[in-house]
Amino acid sequence: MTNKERYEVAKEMYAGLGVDTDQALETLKNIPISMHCWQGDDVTGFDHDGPLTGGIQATGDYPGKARTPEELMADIDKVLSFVPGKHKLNLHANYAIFEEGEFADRDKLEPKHFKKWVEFAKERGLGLDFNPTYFSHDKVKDGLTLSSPDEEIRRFWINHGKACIRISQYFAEELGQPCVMNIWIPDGYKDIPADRLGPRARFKDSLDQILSIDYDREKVLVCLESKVFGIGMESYTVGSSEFTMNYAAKNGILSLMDNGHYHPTEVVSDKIPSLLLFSDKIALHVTRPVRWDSDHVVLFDDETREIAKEIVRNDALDRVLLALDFFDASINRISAWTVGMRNMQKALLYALLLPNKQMKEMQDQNRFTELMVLQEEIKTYPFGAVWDYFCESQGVLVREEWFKEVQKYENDVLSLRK
Ligand code: RNT
Ligand code: ZN
Repeated sequence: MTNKERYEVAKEMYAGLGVDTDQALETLKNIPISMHCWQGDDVTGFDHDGPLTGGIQATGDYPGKARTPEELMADIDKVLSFVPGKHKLNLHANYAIFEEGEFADRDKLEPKHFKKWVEFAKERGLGLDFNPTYFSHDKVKDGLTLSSPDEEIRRFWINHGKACIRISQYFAEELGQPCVMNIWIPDGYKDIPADRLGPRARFKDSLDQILSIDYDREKVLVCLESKVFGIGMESYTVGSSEFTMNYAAKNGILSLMDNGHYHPTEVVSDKIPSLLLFSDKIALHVTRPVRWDSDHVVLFDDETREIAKEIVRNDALDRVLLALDFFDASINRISAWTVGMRNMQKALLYALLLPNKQMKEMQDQNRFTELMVLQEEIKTYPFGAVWDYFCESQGVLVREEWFKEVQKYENDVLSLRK
């Protein structure tokens, strides 16, 4: 049977549940996912030689990591050739590209340092998102940036935030679509703090100063990402969930939830609908925590599907801005990226293929037996046939076929990077 024939059979089965698979695929192909550039080089970037710091860690030493902008761009192209649909690329400030002999510190970054990325995005019809980089830098003093009691340090990082808003606006203007700019700071303490309020008050003031610059709020969607702990910041983080949500709500910016940033039994899927009732838009970093914020590759697992369900069945595809955030250095990086991107799409498709309206009715009518039966039976519907057909019709390799290409690329290109 061809993929198309398998699809036709699946289509009929889903139609029996009242689900329109053609419509689902039409919707799916227009959902942009912001692909993080940092899976390609273990979050190193091009503006420093030091290690990755800030309570985050990439573990593993799989050969072939990108060492230059050209290599990273080539790798991103490879990944995108395996991913159906049109997406965005998510850059970090430490991925600035300098001319020979040129350097600008983080507080002095300008749009011109990202011109090559804009050209890259334009040529491929990609949107760009952005992140100030508040880590891996010698001005992260005692683990603190925007909450530092050292005014000079704090000033440096405030200026970095302002510079990044200007760069984000440049991206939006050049590419004709909004740029999501996410602020995450590592600031926190290893042990029980003597003052929990002071650092948060300074962080609040720093954010106020950053946002005080004149920028177009339609073009730059500033987000604030919370975190419950970091390595070396186990007891306290300045940018806690309550801090970021309240700050975002009061100041008209977006909350960003990373599903690796909560206590292990807390789930982001459950937080999405609450936030949707109070905010026009929210943003996500989809990742996979394994016991801690370990940034493992996104799988087609229960929580990824639950997240997708909350977005789809609440009709919030244009209100939840999706980005991925993981960095696994222990396996082929092209493969890690591809698996994560495709899995996010699979989860969205899975959610789009549910008879959501009927299931809500069952809940409201107290028909929980029926609901469970349906939910469980749907799990073995021919989802794979719909996904395969989507890949084929979008011109990307079906099932594990793409991996052969990755192996070839590893042989021909990655293995030569020493
Ligand atoms: C860190 C945050 C943050 C980073 C990226 C690189 O825990 O999740 O989003 O992973 O900015
Ligand atoms: Zn994140």
